[in-house]
Amino acid sequence: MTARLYVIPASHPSIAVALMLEHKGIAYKRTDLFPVVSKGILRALGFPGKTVPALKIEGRKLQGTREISRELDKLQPEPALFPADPEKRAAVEEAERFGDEELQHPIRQITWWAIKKDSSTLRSYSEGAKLGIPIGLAVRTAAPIVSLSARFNEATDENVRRDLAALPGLLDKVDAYIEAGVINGEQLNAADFQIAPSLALAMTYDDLRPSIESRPAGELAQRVAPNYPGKSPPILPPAWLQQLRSPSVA
Ligand SMILES: N[C@@H](CCC(=O)N[C@@H](CS)C(=O)NCC(=O)O)C(=O)O
Repeated sequence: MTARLYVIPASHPSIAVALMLEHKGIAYKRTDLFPVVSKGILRALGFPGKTVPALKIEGRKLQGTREISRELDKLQPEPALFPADPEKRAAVEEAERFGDEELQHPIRQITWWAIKKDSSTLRSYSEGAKLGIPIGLAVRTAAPIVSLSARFNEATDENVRRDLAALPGLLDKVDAYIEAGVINGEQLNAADFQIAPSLALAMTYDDLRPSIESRPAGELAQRVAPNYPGKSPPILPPAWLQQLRSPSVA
């Protein structure tokens, strides 16, 4: 099977698909794209949408983590990303949907907000990426791309403050899926690969890691995505982190 995965470095849904391919033992080549510029390149390559992850596999062009997880199971059924039992499958699909629709975007907004404040961290998030130009140059010239990405993703103070206030509830939900045995079981499934990279990306923030790493959600992230690239020193305003650090304070 031949596969090429188009990613943006450190993009959590991109890492979700890389992990799914590795789990299935499907060899693939990776193409790293710059954010924003990626949209035009994907269109020029004939993909229908504008986002990564985008996967060319067996002559097909797939996009979106949830479409890709299903197609990978069709192309190579074992090891399965979804359980055969219909009830268990429905639970995994719901957890995967939660990861995609509810968990992914707040983490994306926090990331762009923080990179806009301090783009020097881009070097660590781009570790191992082949962007076609030296990484130092990429980081020095990234300001317009970072600004546009923060704008497109609505990474405003107001939204990020709200995302951080909502994070304890999202982490509780992940812990509940683990407790119920939907994720972090013996066999990893599509929801594990969807959810863990978002948590692992959040844990690259010194501001967030202490509130995540000792929970079941943190253990899942470390199990599934242990080598997540990137590191960001404290940058978020402490007042915005109050609820995360002392969840009992309303
Ligand atoms: N929910 C989609 C999200 C895809 C997505 O929004 N990807 C972002 C990167 S994390 C992207 O391609 N953004 C375009 C850009 O940054 O220019 C999925 O799971 O595939």
